[in-house]
Amino acid sequence: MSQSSSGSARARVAVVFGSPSDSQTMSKAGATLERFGVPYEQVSLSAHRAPRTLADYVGQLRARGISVVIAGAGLAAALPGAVAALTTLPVIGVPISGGALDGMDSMLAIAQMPPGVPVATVGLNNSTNAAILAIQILALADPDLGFKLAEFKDDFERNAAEGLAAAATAGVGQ
Ligand code: C2R
Repeated sequence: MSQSSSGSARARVAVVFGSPSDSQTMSKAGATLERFGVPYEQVSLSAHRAPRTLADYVGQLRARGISVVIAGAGLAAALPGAVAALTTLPVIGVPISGGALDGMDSMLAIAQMPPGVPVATVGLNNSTNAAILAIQILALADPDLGFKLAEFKDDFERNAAEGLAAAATAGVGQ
């Protein structure tokens, strides 16, 4: 298990992934959490390869102040479901591409959880969306984060309006 955390504040989100080879894909989650000022910790830990260590780690998350878990894995992706089985915290799964089936395996493994053990699954490699969803969950009890999210969404509208205005000025499509 290799573990790191952002800043000195107590982590609110745990970003877990099955292998160090997933770290580049999962780094977008960390970058997004940092952009919103959400402290997080990052751990490479496999349910298949180290099940007892995973159970110990997940069992302590709530008491340590973690509110949401983001779990990314490729191939036969047991990790997000295993985390969901071990905690009542919300778990967001990130399927990761690669291998002979190039991510179809991990998408199905993460999305097709049995009733009673949900994993909220985002798109292939989309750890950015996993972080935004985590922030939206935290924002339910954090007005400051809610305000930042509203600004984030407003940026989409502003950029679209600016794009339209620029296209009109340049006469694109006329
Ligand atoms: P290696 O590069 O370490 O061989 O891992 C990882 O998420 C990674 O995408 C290859 C792929 O195996 C995945 N893996 C899982 C689990 N542990 C590792 N899906 C698990 O416990 O679910």
